[in-house]
Amino acid sequence: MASAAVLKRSESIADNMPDALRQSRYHMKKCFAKYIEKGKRIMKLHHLMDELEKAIDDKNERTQVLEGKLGYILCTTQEAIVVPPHVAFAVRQNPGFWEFVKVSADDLSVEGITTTDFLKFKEMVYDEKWAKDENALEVDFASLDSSIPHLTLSSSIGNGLSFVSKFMTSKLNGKVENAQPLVDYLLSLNHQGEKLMINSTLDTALKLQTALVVAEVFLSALPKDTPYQEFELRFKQWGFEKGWGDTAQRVKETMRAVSEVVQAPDPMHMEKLFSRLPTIFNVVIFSPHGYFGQSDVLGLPDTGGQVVYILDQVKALEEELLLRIKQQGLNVKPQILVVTRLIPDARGTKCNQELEAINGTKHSNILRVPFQTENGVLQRWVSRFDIYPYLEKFSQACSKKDATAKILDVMEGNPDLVIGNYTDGNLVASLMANKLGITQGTIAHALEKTKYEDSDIKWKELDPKYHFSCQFIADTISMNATDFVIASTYQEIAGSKDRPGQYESHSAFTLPGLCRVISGINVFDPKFNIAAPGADQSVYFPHTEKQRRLTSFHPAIEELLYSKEDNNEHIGHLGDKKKPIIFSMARLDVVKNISGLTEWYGKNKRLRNLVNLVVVGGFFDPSKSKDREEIAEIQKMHALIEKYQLKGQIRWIAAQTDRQRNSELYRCIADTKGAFVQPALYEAFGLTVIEAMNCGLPTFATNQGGPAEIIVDGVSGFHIDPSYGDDASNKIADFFEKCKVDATYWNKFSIAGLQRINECYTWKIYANKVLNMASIYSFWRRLNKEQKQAKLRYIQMFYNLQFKSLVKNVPIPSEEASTVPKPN
Ligand code: UDP
Ligand code: LCN
Repeated sequence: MASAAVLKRSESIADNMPDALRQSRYHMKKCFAKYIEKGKRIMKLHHLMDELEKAIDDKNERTQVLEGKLGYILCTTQEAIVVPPHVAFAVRQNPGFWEFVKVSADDLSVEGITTTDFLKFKEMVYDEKWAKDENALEVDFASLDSSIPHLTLSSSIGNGLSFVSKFMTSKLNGKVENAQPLVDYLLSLNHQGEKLMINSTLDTALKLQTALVVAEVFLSALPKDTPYQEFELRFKQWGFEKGWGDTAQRVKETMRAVSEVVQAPDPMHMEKLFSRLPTIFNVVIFSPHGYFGQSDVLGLPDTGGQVVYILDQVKALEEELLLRIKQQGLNVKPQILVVTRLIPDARGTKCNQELEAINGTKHSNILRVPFQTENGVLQRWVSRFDIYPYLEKFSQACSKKDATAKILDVMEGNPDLVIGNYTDGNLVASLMANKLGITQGTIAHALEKTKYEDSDIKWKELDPKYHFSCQFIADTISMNATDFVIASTYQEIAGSKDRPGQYESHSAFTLPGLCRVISGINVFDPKFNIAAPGADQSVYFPHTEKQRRLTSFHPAIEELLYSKEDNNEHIGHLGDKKKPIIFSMARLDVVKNISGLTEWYGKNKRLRNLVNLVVVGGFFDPSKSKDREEIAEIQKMHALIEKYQLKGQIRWIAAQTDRQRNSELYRCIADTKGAFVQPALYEAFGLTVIEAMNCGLPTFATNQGGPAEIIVDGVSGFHIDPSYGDDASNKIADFFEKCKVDATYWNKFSIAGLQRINECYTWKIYANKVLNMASIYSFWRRLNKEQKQAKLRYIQMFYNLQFKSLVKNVPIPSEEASTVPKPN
């Protein structure tokens, strides 16, 4: 379908389309007549192409049209709205760049239209009255952003930190007095009231600059490893406080970075300086929903990769904080609190325990605070889609029972940074950060909006089940309130050439009857940064590291994979033990597509002859699940095993909760010279991909979402397109055929996968990046204080007038009713 033509960057669709239509006027008249024939509707690219095919039956003529400018415009169209006699097109030539045009089917005249007009077109399909209401509420966050610099290149999206450093550089540049905001910032740094870096003796840029020269000369005469304590008193007299470094050498380097920035700032020294400043000691991480625990929770409703991510993230952040604090010459214990809800009805987990130390850390804990209702504490788990009524109270500090009050109590003061996770955590983080005036970061993990087609315009239909009205507004609020966004991949922000990003889909959307968001978020905002997670390398290590292998699990894994009998943990068996295994592990959701993989395997004889299939996920007995989607998937799996007579070649293992054993399972699959397959219809990031690659297992993963970025196709693994199952299964079969004739082929991909991980996907890299973000954006929010205040006021109004009334529509469960989890 790809078109050979492209437009120059300066060429707009509105300028080009008339000419393009004119060149094929006869066919286009027919084609547009087809488009409007069925009346008002939303058309996606494939609909446009289907109708075009019907309108131009001659293949050569069709190809000619598609290869020209018109083909290009159609191919870059994300959707078209038909309101006869017009068709409005939303065209996206590059990530983040949208243009809207309307074409008259009568005379093929073209007119560029605004985002507002395009959204009104869309509303006409579902709610004409609202579309025509002159007083319909329009939300426009861009109107408050005019003073904030924005990136301009698609390729720079997600690189906010370095952009902000450059911009700060230009702000502080010029006369020495221009560095005063930095001096004021340094003056404000403290830990629990104890001053850090400088005191009021050095309250101007000039004084600081002069003192730094003297201090540097003094330090040059000292042995590099002289401890800070030995010259602390003298430094204090000069106006310097602790925090510059633990040794003379470190202090000197930090001072040099400040001197450079005061003299003539450049982004490199700016970044270096902020990576060294003692700004972050106490961190709060919100993740209210699900069962949040360290053991026996994976597989429970709404508890998946987010929990794994956060627990590993905490370990990495604590480690990095400890290192930085030591290097800053401070004797301070960092604290990280993961704040979640306490669930009295904990079902054998520790989710009813208030405080739980996080394994593998020294100073980090899970703090659980129950949800309060009018009838007291909510006893049971609630779906993340129904969680909104409890969040405001949860975030408050009004009574000792509220989360913020508890946090302040446990931390004995304000945190320096609050990080939210997913819609609920991000909203709570926004409320708390705003109240306490602290720096905020957000992590989406997965934004639901893109998972369901037309979920904004159809919100009324979906709301009873998913409460998307609350979710999309909450997400938009948090994206705008936060100081920085931590994304796992570029595609999460701005998608790919063909597909809009998850954040990008919030740039303009409409909820007819509620509000028309003409500017929800701008993906060119420098708050966006990419910091990809890793996998815990003490758990997920290469299969070749024989001395580290967890051999005690081998008998159990042997049983799990090869025993002949079906039981509660596994069904199906593997007749030929010599064959390599292709392996997949995921929650049994439709979108994870484990049933899709089973079907591809079932249909592909060549693949079946080459390898066995092992999948981990869900239960076998549908009556054990309360999740409608999961029940359907379980039934589908059984039907596929039957239909393709897979017994003897497939092993289906129920959801696993022991990550140590899981890691050894990945390695045992690698021992068979097998592969990991992640077949999801869409995957926001995909931790299992990272885990498998860390274990040295060659990996085939979906090209829809994060894995497309994690793996370089044909180099560090392979992409598969879940929409083309036959191609995917043939690609896997080709690999194993090549492995048969070339003994080095398997190793090549095993090693390249590991190399890719170590270069880009480790928690060490992540922690370093995130703490740098926290430090730089803490200063950035100060530099943009007025603008930030104005935005927070706007958000507050939106929250109070819109969000709070929507929350009232979300039912609060009566405790007697049985829990019916919603689909994930
Ligand atoms: N997982 C697990 N047991 C299972 C299925 C998954 O322990 O039966 C783990 C898996 O190892 C990974 C996480 O759950 O650490 C899933 O994360 P991913 O990002 O792949 O998907 P999510 O569930 O978050 O959508
Ligand atoms: C949620 C998802 O859907 C996964 O793709 C991610 O890997 C996980 O969260 C961790 O961020």
